[in-house]
Amino acid sequence: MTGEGSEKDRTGLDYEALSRRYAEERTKRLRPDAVRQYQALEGEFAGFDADPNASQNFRRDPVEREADVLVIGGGYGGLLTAAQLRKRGVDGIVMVEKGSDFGGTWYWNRYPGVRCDVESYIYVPLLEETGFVPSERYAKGAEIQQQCRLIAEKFDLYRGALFQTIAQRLTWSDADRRWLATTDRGDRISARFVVAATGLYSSPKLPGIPGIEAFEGPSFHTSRWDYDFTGGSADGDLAGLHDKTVGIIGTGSTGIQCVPPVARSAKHLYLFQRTPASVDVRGNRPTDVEWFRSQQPGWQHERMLNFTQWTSGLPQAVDMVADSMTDLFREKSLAAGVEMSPEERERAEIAKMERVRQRVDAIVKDRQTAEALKPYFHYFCKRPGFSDNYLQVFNRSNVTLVDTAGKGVEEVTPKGLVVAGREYDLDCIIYATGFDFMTSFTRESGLSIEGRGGRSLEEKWSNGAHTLYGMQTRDFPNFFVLSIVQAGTSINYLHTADAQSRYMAELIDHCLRNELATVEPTQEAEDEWVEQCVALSADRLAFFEKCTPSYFNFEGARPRAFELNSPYGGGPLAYFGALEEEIHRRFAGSLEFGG
Ligand code: N01
Repeated sequence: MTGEGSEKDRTGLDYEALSRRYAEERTKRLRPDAVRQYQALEGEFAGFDADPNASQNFRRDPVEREADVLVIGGGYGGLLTAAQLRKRGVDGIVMVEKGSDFGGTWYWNRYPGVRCDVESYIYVPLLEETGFVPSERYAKGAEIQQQCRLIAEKFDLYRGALFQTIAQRLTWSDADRRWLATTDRGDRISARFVVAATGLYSSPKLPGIPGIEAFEGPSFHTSRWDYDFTGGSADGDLAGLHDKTVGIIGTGSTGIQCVPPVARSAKHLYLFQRTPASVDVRGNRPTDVEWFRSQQPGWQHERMLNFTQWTSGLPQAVDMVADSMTDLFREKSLAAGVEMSPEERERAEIAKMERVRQRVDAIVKDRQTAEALKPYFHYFCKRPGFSDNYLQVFNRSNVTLVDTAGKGVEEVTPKGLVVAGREYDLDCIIYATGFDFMTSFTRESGLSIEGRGGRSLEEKWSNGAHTLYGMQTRDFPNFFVLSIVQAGTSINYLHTADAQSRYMAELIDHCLRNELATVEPTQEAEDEWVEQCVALSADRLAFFEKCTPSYFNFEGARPRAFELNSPYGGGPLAYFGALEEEIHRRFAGSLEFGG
């Protein structure tokens, strides 16, 4: 970083000193076990994966089904794809979902305080089609799940859906030109096309802290919230905690949402922090229904696009969303009137983070606690957080921040947690420790997939994904993945899912109408896309190499898979353009069709 004295004079920020501090904080957190520091909710930890929202006694006989399209996953990705297929007249859809209802991430994550962190008018999809009006600018999780159900009803997706069912194995038959899917309930589903929409945050992880299994009280992951123990609901009022001392581990987007309601209800809350989150202004407010209803057809897509343009650093005449997510780009871009240079972007990020630190000072009264809550990393090293009631909890007498100075919790004992040699006695431990993300599609999805000639997808992608547009891969005909790996993604993931679902539905419909039995990428098209992804990932990798560890950078490691399992570096707008172009060309060129 350059600039030294003169930059400091103009902005009041010492970029060099901050850069050094960022690097020091990063070094504190690097660990040789990187992503291996976490463990899945399986084996001896399988109990953590039990679904608190569904009957554990649910039984049914295995079924045999024939489908045009099998959609695995009933979250927004699967729902959008199925809805787009229905819009094109595809009838034979079977959906398989692990939960007992639709909703995906919004089905599982019912922790107190759960909300959308992107404006709901651009996040909640198909608002115009479903007539759904989010009651607030940043909608509550329960409301979002309700809209998932509405999409399913509107597009008749409950018909034939198999809930509390886990798709396990997919086998392609060249002779039949179909996939055979088997499930944990013994079902056999024969399908022409398979869409794996298994979610970005569907595989919760626990920290590999020694002794987790030894804790004697209740403990659970935030995506499996135990309301039987805490009482209350996602709206708070957790009466079961009134006489309890609670420990929460994790201060990511989930932690900062669930901490305030727990703080209001618990006798005492100890929050165990490894890295402080950046917590900016939220500014939630009720929806102005008159404004909402006055929007013209096509408004939601226009607003989504406007947000993605702004957050891609492309200034527009108007910033429609105009919230804490777009302001970083807004000031600088409007002043310059042109796209920001990488250096300007970095400086804007540093200035933004400084304001986030100043906000901590303005809100948190105890100086030592305030210092510990200040994040020292580049703004986009982690998912930015927003809250108007998180920092405030540290002024409460029943809340203690246990800052682990980047080291994390050392040990779980039968009675509580240990940090810096001190044991904290707890009645309950809550793990807000996130999800396995972009490390391995087959592991995260739990799917074992055999393509042409018995070729295993796990093996093909053992060093990272090889795809065309992140969605298809050669030798696995008629198979699609919804993910952000090798796909251009907006901060608003639903914009990406919207573009991908349209593409898949167009392509599948094209095959069905034209009696094309199979479709897969040509080897050349796949190789070219992978090459492009690797070439364009250089800047992203260089940025994340400087970042404090997180799931975004494989916890600071740099495996080969990092290059391949990254989002498409050309950005969301170029990516959406490429998909549109394919649809426009009727898929000629990059794909190979079999009659
Ligand atoms: O998970 P995370 P999350 N000792 O991985 C800490 C989306 N989301 O569930 O930062 C102590 O971000 C870990 O510490 P560190 C959103 O995209 C969306 O919060 O690694 N602490 C970190 O603080 C988000 O990014 C919404 O040092 C330990 C935390 O656990 C993604 O989901 C809402 C530890 C994990 O944070 C995941 O967010 C919520 C240890 N040993 C989430 N090990 C919306 O509103 C781990 N940690 C849409």
